[in-house]
Amino acid sequence: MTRTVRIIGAPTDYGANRRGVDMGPSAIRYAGLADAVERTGANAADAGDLFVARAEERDPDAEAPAGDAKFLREVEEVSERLAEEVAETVADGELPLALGGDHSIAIGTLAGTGRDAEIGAVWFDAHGDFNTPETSPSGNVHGMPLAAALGRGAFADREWAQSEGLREENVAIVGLRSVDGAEREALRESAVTVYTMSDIDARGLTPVVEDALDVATDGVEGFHVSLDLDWLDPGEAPGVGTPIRGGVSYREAHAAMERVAARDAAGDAVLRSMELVEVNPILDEHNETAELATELAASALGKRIL
Ligand code: Z70
Ligand code: MN
Ligand code: MN
Ligand code: MN
Repeated sequence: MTRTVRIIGAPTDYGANRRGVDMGPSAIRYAGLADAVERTGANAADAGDLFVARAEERDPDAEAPAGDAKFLREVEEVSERLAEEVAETVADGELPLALGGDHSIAIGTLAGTGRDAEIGAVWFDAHGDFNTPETSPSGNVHGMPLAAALGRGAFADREWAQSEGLREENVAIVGLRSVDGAEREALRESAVTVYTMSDIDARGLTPVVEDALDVATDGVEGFHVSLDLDWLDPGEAPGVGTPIRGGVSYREAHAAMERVAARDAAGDAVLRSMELVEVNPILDEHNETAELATELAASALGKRIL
């Protein structure tokens, strides 16, 4: 049966400081996402963009939880709508592909995809995104979505943020190289599995990603793939919100997505949802980062060289 991939744009920049990542969905579509999806043999259905209120019209501190989290009320609004669309898409037997926007949109994606099933997640990112309002040095929610989905810290009493079917034991972060002090401690004491860039350097990309997929598929129905484009080296992906040197190469990124497709095809736990986040067209060069995001999605969806 031909799979349908439903593209859902979430043009936010609440999670950080208005850098231009809200233009990500346009840039990724312009790079040819729907055609790339169809070339994998899937159907592409574009659900358009969610409505996102302009940040300038809102008060970043309207909701002050314990600690600091800017635009948390706005993040809640978008998360609830995105969760709804993602849950409906999965219920219809389709695969949601969410386009950010900043990484705070993952709160909505994970809430939606984890609504009616046990799930796992692989987090391809330079960052841990494991801060809470209590630990965040910046107050930027894009540094918190994984902690939010797991109901940590001030997210414990915010049900909208939590992913019901996701347990820490089924979460793997791959490619970590930028982490804050209290965030590091929280990760160390959590049940989340972290593979740093050092692990990739020491062991090679493929075994690390296979291990991460083992973690994310253990005893669950499906797994989510969250791809923050700052996972890649800025030489390959200059158009991101927060470039961090020392990321994976073009080939490693494709190899990782090909492992995702192979695991999906194996069928033990299927690829249930995916998101592409933090593409910043303002900092990009000739839309190459958006094109890369498009190509990587195609690899994850089973595009083959031969
Ligand atoms: C830092 C913070 C961050 C991007 C997440 C950075 C977080 N840990 N940056 N995604 N691009 O402010 O929490
Ligand atoms: Mn991130
Ligand atoms: Mn990141
Ligand atoms: Mn609410």
